[in-house]
Amino acid sequence: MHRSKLALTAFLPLLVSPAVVAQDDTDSVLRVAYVDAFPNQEKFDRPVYLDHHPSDPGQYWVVEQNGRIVRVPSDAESNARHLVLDFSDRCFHPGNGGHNEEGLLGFAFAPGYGEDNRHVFIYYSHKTGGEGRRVTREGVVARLTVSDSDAGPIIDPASELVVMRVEQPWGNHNGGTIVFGPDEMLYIALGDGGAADDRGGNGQNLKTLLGAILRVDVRKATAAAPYSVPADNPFVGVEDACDEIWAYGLRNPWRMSFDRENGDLWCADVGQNTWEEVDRIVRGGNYGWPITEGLHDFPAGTTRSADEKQGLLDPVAEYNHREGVSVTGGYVYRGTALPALQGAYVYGDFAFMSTWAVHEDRDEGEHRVHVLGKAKAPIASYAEEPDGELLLLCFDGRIYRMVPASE
Ligand SMILES: [Ca+2]
Repeated sequence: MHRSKLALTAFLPLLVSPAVVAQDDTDSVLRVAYVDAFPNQEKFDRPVYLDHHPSDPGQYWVVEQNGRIVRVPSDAESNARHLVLDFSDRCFHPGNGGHNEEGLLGFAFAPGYGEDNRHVFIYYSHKTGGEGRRVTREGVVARLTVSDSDAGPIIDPASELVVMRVEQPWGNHNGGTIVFGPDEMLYIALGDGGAADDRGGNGQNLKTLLGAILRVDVRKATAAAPYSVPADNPFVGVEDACDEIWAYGLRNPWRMSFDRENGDLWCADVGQNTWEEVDRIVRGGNYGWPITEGLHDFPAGTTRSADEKQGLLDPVAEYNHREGVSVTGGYVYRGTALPALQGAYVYGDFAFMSTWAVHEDRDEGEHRVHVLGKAKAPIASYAEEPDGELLLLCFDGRIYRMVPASE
């Protein structure tokens, strides 16, 4: 079960922020159920993201890892489905030889999306070379333009404007979430480049974009100048540091989201050997990888010095690999069906299918974790509905809604 404050204080006297602990030992169990939100839909193909636009709340756009975006009515009775984008040829994904963690991973409507601005953004894995030439993997952030057809909105892949290419040394740890903040800036989560033990030395290296959350301005994107760096980014003007970086020290941030009520940025960072963690991301924050994993020195059995850990930020929650091995980040709950979860950050484990929510206690550090129970299939992602209720996108091809359990 989750570590108590007492135990952490006893075993980790060198914590930089001793008041902040992972979670309180008074875990509460909340009974929730996961019900199929679209029982009449055919299975989705590795659904990894779902979004809607406020101007069209009755339609959900579902991102499939193998390179497609489909649009389905939010109406549970419907079986209608419309193909918006087929990017499967351009994208390197599990269906055409890519790594299990590669593919079409991120999607976001542009700020101000509407009749006069039909732009959306995607993150996808790409491969160049091969056939005798060296293969290079890269993560690509691109802008696409939506147009209309009789059947609904469609995206011509030819409308692509590449915003950013980042070389990915290995197929795993891509990150791949892209999300616009309330400030209309685009936040991009990137993993450490892959392999194990941060072999590339990227987590703590501010000269690489890997292992970091980036913040860029794409509102005036052109082919010649696809993005600019906001002047108030934390490392602007700092020598040997990329201006794009907003926060760093991350291993494989798998899903981040903004709290729709207060604009806080939350991120789940997948661990390697022992600990999975949930972080609240602040400007310029260093989240420790690979010096720490969760609240613990990394690798296990080593003792990191106070100097090494100077300034590292602790996670808000963590769990041990006895309870799960690959965290999937969700959302701060702002719905009404589960009042006890109001303001708590909801997350789960891809492999063990366990789910939790954490109420952060920003004053005392007595964060309170709620055990929510098991999902029905591996949780690839969460999504937030217009009314704040949460969906789970699962690798049985189904999308579930989190609801109160009936007695
Ligand atoms: Ca960390």
